[in-house]
Amino acid sequence: MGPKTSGGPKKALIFGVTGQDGSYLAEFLLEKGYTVHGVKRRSSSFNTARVDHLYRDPHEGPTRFFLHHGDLTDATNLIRLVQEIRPDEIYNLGAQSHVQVSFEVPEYTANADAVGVLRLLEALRILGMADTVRFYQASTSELYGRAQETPQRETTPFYPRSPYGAAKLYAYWITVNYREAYGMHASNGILFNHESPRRGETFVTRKITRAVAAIEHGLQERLYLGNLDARRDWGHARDYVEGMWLMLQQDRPDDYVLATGETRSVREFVERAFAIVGREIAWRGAGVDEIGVDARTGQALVGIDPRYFRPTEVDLLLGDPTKARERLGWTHRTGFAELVREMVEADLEAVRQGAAPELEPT
Ligand code: NDP
Ligand code: GDR
Repeated sequence: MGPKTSGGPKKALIFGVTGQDGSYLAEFLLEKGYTVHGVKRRSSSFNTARVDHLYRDPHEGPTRFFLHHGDLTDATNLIRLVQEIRPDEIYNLGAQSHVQVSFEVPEYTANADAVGVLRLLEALRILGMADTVRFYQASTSELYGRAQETPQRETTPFYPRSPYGAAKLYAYWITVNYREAYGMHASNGILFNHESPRRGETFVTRKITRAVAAIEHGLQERLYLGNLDARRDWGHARDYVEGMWLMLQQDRPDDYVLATGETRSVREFVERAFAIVGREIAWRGAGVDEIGVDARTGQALVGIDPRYFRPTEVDLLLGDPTKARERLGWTHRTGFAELVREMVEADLEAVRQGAAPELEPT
C-alpha cells in the first residue's frame, strides 16, 4: 500500500511521534514503505527514546524517517512544517494526554489538545491542502466520561469528565466540522485505552507493571494507587495503530471506535500483574485503608493514596468495536492476559538491565 501511483512513496507526518502510539505508528508506516516525518518538542533532556531505533543519521546513508522540531501551540511552526513536508497523511497524536494532570494544567491542555487541532486544520486550509491531505485525529473513550450507555459506540452521547476530556471534545467536533465544511478527508479514531511496554510510566497499567518488577527485585516495598474499582477496556497499542492507518485508507472519512469489547478493573490488572511473578494478592480493609497483601507471606504490597483519586472519575468504559470490524476489517489481536504478561516481562527485563525503579508521584 506504500507506493503512490505517481511520484514516490507516500509521505506521513506524525505529531506525537515521541509518544507511545507515535513510535508504533512510525514503525508500522515505515514497514509499509512510507516516508515518515515526525514532530518532536524541544526538551532540555533527550525525549526520543521510543523512536531512537528508527533514526539513522542522514550522513550515514539514506533514511525514510525524519524528525522536526515543532509544537501544536505554535501556528507558524505548523504552517511551515506542512508547507515544507507536503504530506499525504497527517496523524495528530500530539497531546497533553494525562487525565489527572489535565486538572492541574487545564489551560495548557486546552491549548495543545483542543486549539492545537484547530491550528493544524487551519494550516491545511491556509496552504490550500484541505482537499489533498488525509487527516487522523486521536480522539478518545474519555469523551464518553460518565457513560450514557454501555457498551459505548460511535452514536453514544459524550459526557467528558476532565479538562482533558473537554479539550478532546472540541478536537473531535472541529475535525467533524472541517470534514463537513471543507470536504476534508478527516477522521476521528475514538480509541479506548491501549497500553504496551512503551506506555508512559505514570499511567496506571505501566505504574503497576513497573512496581511489580521493582518489588520482585527488592527495589520497592509497596505500590500506592487511587481508585481500584475503575474499569477500562484495555488493548495493545501495536494493534490500535493499524486501525488508525486503515481509517485513512478508506474512500470516505468517518469516525470509528477501536476497543477490545472487554472491561477489567484496576484491581484485576493488579492481581494479574502480580500473578505473573507468582504472587497472589488478597485484599484486606476498605476505602483508603484497603491494602493488598501477598496471600502467602502476608507482606503488604498495595496501598491506597488519596492523591491519586480524581476530582471527577470515569468509572466504566467498555467499547463496541463492531463498526471498525465490519467496515475496516479491524480487530484487536492481543488479549488482556497477554498484554499484562508482555508489560510485566518487559519491566522485569528493564530492571535486570539496571533501569531506575523510581516512580513519579502521579
Ligand atoms: P503519549 O503521552 O505517550 O504521547 C503524546 C505525544 O504528544 C508525545 O510525543 C508528546 O511529546 C506529544 N505532545 C505533547 N504536547 C505536545 C504539543 N504541545 N505539541 C506537539 N506534541 C505534543 O500519548 P499516547 O501515545 O498514549 O497517545 C497518543 C494520542 O492518543 C494522544 O493524543 C492521546 O491523548 C490519545 N489517546 C491515547 C489513548 C491511549 O490509551 N494511549 C487512548 C485514546 C486517545 P513529548 O514526548 O515531548 O511529551
Ligand atoms: P486514563 O488512564 O485516565 O483512562 O487515560 P490512566 O491509566 O491514567 O487511569 C486509568 C484508571 O486508573 C485509575 N487509577 C490510577 N491512574 C493513575 N494514572 N495512577 C494511579 O495511581 C491510579 N490509581 C487508580 C484512574 O483513576 C483511572 O480510572 C488514558 C490516557 O491514555 C488518555 O490519554 C486516553 O485518552 C484514555 O486513556 C483513553
